Amino acid sequence: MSDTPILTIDGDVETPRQLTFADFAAIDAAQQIVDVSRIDPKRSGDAVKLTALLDLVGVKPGAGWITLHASLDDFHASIPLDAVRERGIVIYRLNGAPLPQKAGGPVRFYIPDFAACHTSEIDECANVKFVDRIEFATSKGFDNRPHDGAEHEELHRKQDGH
Ligand SMILES: Nc1nc2c(c(=O)[nH]1)N[C@H]1C(S)=C(S)[C@@H](COP(=O)(O)O)O[C@H]1N2
Ligand SMILES: [Mo]
Repeated sequence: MSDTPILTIDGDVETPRQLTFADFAAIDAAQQIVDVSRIDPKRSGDAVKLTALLDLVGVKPGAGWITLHASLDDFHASIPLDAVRERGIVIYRLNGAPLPQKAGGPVRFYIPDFAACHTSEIDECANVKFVDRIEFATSKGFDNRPHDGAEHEELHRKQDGH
């Protein structure tokens, strides 16, 4: 239902918000990315630029960290905001409908040009699926991405077993 909140944005912001699918769809066309397969052929759906969400809540100047929370599978990534501010996008729609869970819904964070998993702060693991909360803070937040190859393989075993 388009009037059910799908994403909470809170932390160091002027106005914490709970956004519905309709709120995403109402974001200005200049901030919408229709058909993300144009950016990455392996991805599909429509997105908004992260900057649109920053504007909606009014992120405080000192908030240098963004934490992406997925309560569904208890997966969290916290990354420096400056590294993703301009290029980060949030995928929220597929075929005109809310992004289904099997595609990473309710919303999926996506960074074009990510590095390989666990090679840097901005790696493929930071493309968090099932995001239901985005939190801003002055210091690094909770992050339980895998630290090494073995942990990462274990995560993939679990993911692929879904
Ligand atoms: N919520 C959540 N997001 C996640 C993960 C996860 O386990 N849970 N795994 C990450 C990792 S390690 C990778 S490689 C990509 C995989 O995305 P895909 O399933 O779309 O290929 O999602 C990332 N985002
Ligand atoms: Mo991964």
